[in-house]
Amino acid sequence: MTTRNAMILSAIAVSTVLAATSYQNQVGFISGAPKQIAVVDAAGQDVVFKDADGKTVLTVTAPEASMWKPANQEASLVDFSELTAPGTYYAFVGDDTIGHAIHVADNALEGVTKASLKFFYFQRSSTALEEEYAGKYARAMGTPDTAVMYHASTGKEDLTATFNGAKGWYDAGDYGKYIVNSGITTYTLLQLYRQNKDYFDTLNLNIPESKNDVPDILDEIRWNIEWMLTMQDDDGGVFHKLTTKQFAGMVLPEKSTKQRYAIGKSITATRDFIAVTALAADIYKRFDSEFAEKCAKAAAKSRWWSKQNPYEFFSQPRDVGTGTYTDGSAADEFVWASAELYRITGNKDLLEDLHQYKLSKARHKLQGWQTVFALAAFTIATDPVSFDQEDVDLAKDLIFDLADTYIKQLDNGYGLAIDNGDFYWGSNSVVANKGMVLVHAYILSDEKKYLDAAQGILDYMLGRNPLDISYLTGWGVNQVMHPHHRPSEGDTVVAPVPGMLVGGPNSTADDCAKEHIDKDAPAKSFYDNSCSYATNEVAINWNAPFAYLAGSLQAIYATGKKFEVGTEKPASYELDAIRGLKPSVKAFDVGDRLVFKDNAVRLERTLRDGTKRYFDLRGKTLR
Ligand code: 9MR
Repeated sequence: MTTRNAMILSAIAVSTVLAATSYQNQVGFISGAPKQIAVVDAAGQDVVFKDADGKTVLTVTAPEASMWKPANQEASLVDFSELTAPGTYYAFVGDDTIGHAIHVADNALEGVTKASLKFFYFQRSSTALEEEYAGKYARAMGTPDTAVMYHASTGKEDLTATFNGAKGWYDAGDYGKYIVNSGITTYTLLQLYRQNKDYFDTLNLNIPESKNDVPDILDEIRWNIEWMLTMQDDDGGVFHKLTTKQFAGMVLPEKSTKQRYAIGKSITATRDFIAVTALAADIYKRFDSEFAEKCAKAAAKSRWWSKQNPYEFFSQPRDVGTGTYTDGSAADEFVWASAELYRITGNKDLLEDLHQYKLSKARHKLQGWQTVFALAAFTIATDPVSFDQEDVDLAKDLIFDLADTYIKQLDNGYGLAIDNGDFYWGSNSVVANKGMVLVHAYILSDEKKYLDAAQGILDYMLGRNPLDISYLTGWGVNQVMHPHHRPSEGDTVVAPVPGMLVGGPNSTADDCAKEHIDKDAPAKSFYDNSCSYATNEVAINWNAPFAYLAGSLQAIYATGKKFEVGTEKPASYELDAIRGLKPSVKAFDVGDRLVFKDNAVRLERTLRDGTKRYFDLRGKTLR
């Protein structure tokens, strides 16, 4: 090789040295919390942290890079937790900044905590959003839901009747209201409050109720519980959902004027309803004992129906196309409902119910709208005053089994307890829910490693990901701009409603995001386009665990303390006093016949409009 050629080659080599890139939380780090960024192409080099004046405050040598499979990328995890002084900083490798500004503040997560909770106000059905609270996202009243009809699938006889199903939150990018999804969402937010009362008692969300004496977070949650209560039928069964027959177009609520129906009545909805109203009966007692009592009674009444209709699963009627939230097993909902109702009554029958399905290894599953064993575990493990040691131990086993699995996943260049298996529909809620498990493991053990792993997951959602994107609308440097969200599409404001966590990467998305699927890097399988409901929709059950995670971290660091297990005694109700009358069992109707369906003998009843209803024979109330 000539000297000249060698010089050219080395010049090319120098110019192809890749600039280091940092993937990081784009919103902010709490001063006392761990701080990590994932840096690509920097192994062995110094990462220099400078303040806004250009003064070096910390130098960290980037460790050896290692693979994070979901990104299919090698990265060095750079820990700069030593940087605790509030301020704005920049990370450098050589002369170049390698990422975004790094914000350190004592209340760094307060903004996202509030925004992710304020999202629920923006999702309110049956009300106008006033400018005072909604700013440029103010909108007219839509979907009043004061005259909701019964779909034949509810089993109601008079299909011309209507009922008042007002209030509640829209589920997601659509305007449906679904009890099952409301269940886990409302529970998650109630737990956020229960475990961090000091912090949330005074947190102002600027909602219409902000001036009353009740914490804003509880006022917001009550908006949804009041709707849930309207979904309870006279016999105690709970309607599955309240929606139009088909999804509305991408318009504002006021333009979604098609008739709305209560659709189906299901065992999963009913049991989720019991769990939420029982927990509400405890939490709201301090603020409004009448409302709390109403919730307790509703829970007890639904229990009768639940006992008598254990196999009444929802199946989507043929003329309906809205979300299904169907589920073939209601054992987890049974455990959860029994635990919550036992907790506020101490009733032995409920304890027997609870013991029907022990929280054994096979039931150690991450929570989601379909699988709620973990929700029972959170309640039981954090309340050794109400539950026996054996139940508490089983609940703790579930939590630590999951949490320790996540801790084992941490050993990667991004430092994240997230793996390839997490990237399905709503992956951001999958990881946020893992965060909720980890926070519980921390609360129960005081071991910081769990809280730190939860912090990593929060960082992931706010930008420590291979797309360098913040999945929370309105927050971060590279923001999601086109979520699948009717109010954001239907209005004239360019930016979407803020504080919404979009579903996130989905390696099996079967919509317009299909071409953006990266089989080798599931964490990149995302498309910021409103056509992609499978990666870019928003949903209440996704925002709730985000709010739980951000809110718990902020509250724990701000108050310097975590929930003290065993110090509270829940509100107590006498089950016999609240359960009311047992619904009477009515005889067969003329025309009923026995048929074989879904591997079992069922009672088939033809309703007046010709649709057929099927009843289980085991303990089913026959009408
Ligand atoms: O979150 C739900 C996800 O787990 C399911 O895979 C998906 C398809 O059934 O539905 C999601 O829920 C949607 C619901 O059915 C209707 N409202 C929007 C929800 C979020 O996409």
